[in-house]
Amino acid sequence: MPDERRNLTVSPFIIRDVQFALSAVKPDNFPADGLPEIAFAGRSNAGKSSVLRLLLNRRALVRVSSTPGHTQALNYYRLDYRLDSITSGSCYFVDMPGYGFARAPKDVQTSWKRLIEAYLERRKTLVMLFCIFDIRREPDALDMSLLDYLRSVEIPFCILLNKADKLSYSQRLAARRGFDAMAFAGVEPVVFSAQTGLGLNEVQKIICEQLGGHVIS
Ligand SMILES: Nc1nc2c(ncn2[C@@H]2O[C@H](COP(=O)(O)OP(=O)(O)OP(=O)(O)O)[C@@H](O)[C@H]2O)c(=O)[nH]1
Ligand SMILES: [Mg+2]
Repeated sequence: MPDERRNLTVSPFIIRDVQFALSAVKPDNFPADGLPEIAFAGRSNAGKSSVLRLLLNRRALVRVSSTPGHTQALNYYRLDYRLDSITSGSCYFVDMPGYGFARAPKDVQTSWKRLIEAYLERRKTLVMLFCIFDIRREPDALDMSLLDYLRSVEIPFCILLNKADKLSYSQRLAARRGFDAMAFAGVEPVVFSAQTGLGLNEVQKIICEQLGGHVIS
């Protein structure tokens, strides 16, 4: 079980510059420059935008909708990063619309679903997806269908159990065991908190590993 103070080594992932790039409401809006993309998906209110804010370390830049479930676009942030003294590159981090917001009208839910599916199915530049879960909620059929889908299309993904600051150490362990028991073969969830930074180093390392194979300078 990670601890807030574990692994507080120098981050291997240094962001030199980050800018909001664009909001995509349809596939035609996706960037055409071929840069690698890392996307953040999950249920509405799970903390996708908060995780992104922490990773980018730019609070003011990341848009957080005041009404949950109302982000209907994929928000693209363009980063210039450095992995080590000789490796640098650019990529996008993509904040995806949250799914499963029960109060959203049916036609809105359908258009989100279409946009998300179009993105996951056809986006060749997508190198990895972070699936953000609220650690206090058991995954339901909708969550499982996203994970099953990701496995079927063979997109590398990583599960973040966010909002761990809301649980005690023993509750975190139990929640983590619950996820493990759901047998996501070979997938180790990261216990995370966008509020305290728990798990941040681990996630930065994962990002470095993924980007290392897709460096475009
Ligand atoms: N305590 C705690 N609160 C968090 C954490 N992450 C997010 N939150 C809170 O949870 C709420 C939702 O966070 P967002 O980052 O907007 O969630 P989202 O998944 O982007 O939501 P949508 O864009 O509406 O789908 C906000 O009030 C955040 O402050 C966390 O790690 N700990
Ligand atoms: Mg959001």
